[in-house]
Amino acid sequence: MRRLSFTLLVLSTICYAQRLSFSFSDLFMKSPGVQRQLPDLYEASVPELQAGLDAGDFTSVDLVKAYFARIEEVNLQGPALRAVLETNPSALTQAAELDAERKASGKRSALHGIPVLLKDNIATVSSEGMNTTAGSFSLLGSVVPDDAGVVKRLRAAGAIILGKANLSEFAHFRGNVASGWSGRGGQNSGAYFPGLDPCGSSSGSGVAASIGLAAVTLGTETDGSITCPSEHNNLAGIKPTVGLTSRAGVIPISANQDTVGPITRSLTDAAIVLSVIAGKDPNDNFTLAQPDTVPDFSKALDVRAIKGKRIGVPRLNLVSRANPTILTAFETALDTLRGLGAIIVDPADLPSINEIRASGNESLVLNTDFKVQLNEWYENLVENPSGVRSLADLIQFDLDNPELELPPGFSDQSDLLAAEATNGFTAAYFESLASNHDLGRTRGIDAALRNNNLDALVMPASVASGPAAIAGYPIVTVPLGFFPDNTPTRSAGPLTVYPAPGAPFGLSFVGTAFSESKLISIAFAYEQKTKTRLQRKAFAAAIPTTQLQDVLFRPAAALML
Ligand SMILES: *[C@@H]1O[C@H](CO)[C@@H](O)[C@H](O)[C@H]1NC(C)=O
Ligand SMILES: *[C@@H]1O[C@H](CO)[C@@H](O)[C@H](O)[C@H]1NC(C)=O
Ligand SMILES: *[C@@H]1O[C@H](CO)[C@@H](O)[C@H](O)[C@H]1NC(C)=O
Ligand SMILES: CC(=O)N[C@H]1CO[C@H](CO)[C@@H](O)[C@@H]1O
Repeated sequence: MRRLSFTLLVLSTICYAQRLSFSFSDLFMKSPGVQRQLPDLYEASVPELQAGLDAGDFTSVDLVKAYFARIEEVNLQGPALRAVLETNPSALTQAAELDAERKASGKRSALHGIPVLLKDNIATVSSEGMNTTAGSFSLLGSVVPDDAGVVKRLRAAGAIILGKANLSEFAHFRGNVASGWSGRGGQNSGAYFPGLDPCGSSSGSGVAASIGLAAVTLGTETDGSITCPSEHNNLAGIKPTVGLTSRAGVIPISANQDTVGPITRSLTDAAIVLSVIAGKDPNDNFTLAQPDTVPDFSKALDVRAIKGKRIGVPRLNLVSRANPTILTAFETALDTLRGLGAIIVDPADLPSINEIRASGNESLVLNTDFKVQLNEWYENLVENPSGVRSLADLIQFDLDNPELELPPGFSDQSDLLAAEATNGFTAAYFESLASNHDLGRTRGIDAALRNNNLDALVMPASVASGPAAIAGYPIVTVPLGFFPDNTPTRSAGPLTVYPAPGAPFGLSFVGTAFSESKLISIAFAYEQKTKTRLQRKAFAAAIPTTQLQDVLFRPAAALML
């Protein structure tokens, strides 16, 4: 045994040093005496990674190295997915410290030593070595006053910040620009078809999660920005109730609608992450309205909890608008939910849905909030080398730097201009906000739930975000299916397509404020029954080949002694 492991050590060292295409993993897996398989990072869950870390099969340093190598393989080379903007130069040091701490005193939480990728609108202190820019050159090199509230929670839980993900610039509030594009990152694309629209605005988070460029990722949603990338990238996503997770230190669109949530390969991982990042934060007073105790959302991961749950189908002007291929899969999903013991109430419409469609009040609120809050963002920066100190400056900066920020095909900044034209918190603003809450909550989602005595609503992810956006209500999304191989591709921007052969689509569960646990339990039963994610993989060139084995020759040999 000792001689074998020594031979393996030598062999693996040679493989590593010479970067032979010969795979050490084959050797490792077939060697006698090896009890455990290392997790495949394409799919590895947080509990699997945590088990391997606890057992000493690999370290967090190994994990960070492996994820860095996987990013390197596909981000700018090969399929050039452009999912990641920056990697954290401090990540390996942090990983080593967390490895030592695990050995000395055990793990702090289920996220101890787990590498997390953040959407680039979520602030990290610049002393760590990363920028916080929402993809815009106007914020390159800027110094934020502090970590975002959710980042403080991640660090306290022992998570490692792996890097920053590309996104639709300013969380898709720049203008009529394709999803997944930012000035700094260029056009991000999905891994399930070449040039696939990754959907935004948390596009890089979604694409990175879909092929295992990080263990888990965070995104933000104002209207669709977690739900849609989760759907386009075959993932689980939780858009939390506005005020469950802190937006302090998140480059804003709107305090009334923004929310931070997990985008992951499984609901199990999403529930683990949400349990860590949820909670009150004095720096975001919306969070003070949440229940006093943050639930352990992992407790909702119980496949039996769906039995007897009443789930409504809002057909009118919502489900009925979905693509026919998606609708066919959706009808099958309803049968699956019935089979799992749920009671499907169909239809269960939102009384206000036609008024929601006709209303322009969401735009008015977002435009107003964006101007006020983005101005505050720039003002609160400790430093900003671009000199941009306001939304007006930003518009001018883009005009002055067209090669960086307004290249052909990506030159629209109509959202910035519309926001700049607003006049603060006027009477019309407060009327609009009240109208949004009336339409989205009182006569919308809450009315549909109450009138039909429901626990949740279910709909294709592609139509799920609007009412929940103006209500500030939660959405839990899981994979539903894939477009068939004979699907004609349709343009989704100068460089992207959707749908396309094999393009994923999702199923969303929507509920009232702070009903995340209930939504997770229903969606979990569906996810576990169908395991749709595992039915299809990314196209071959978009699947990174680096695995833990490739960075692990020393510990691997030690394991066999
Ligand atoms: C920000 O980006 C610049 C340019 O890519 C890079 O040199 C720098 O290390 C990054 N981090 C900080 C904190 O400026
Ligand atoms: C939060 O604080 C702001 C500014 O201090 C205030 O205008 C707003 O009403 C507060 N919102 C909530 C939900 O408490
Ligand atoms: C906003 O809501 C108010 C109150 O319901 C309504 O009178 C107004 O027409 C709406 N504005 C827009 C732009 O839709
Ligand atoms: C980690 C990584 O690949 N970062 C790249 C992201 O895209 C920008 C713009 O193309 C590059 O400059 C970074 O190196």
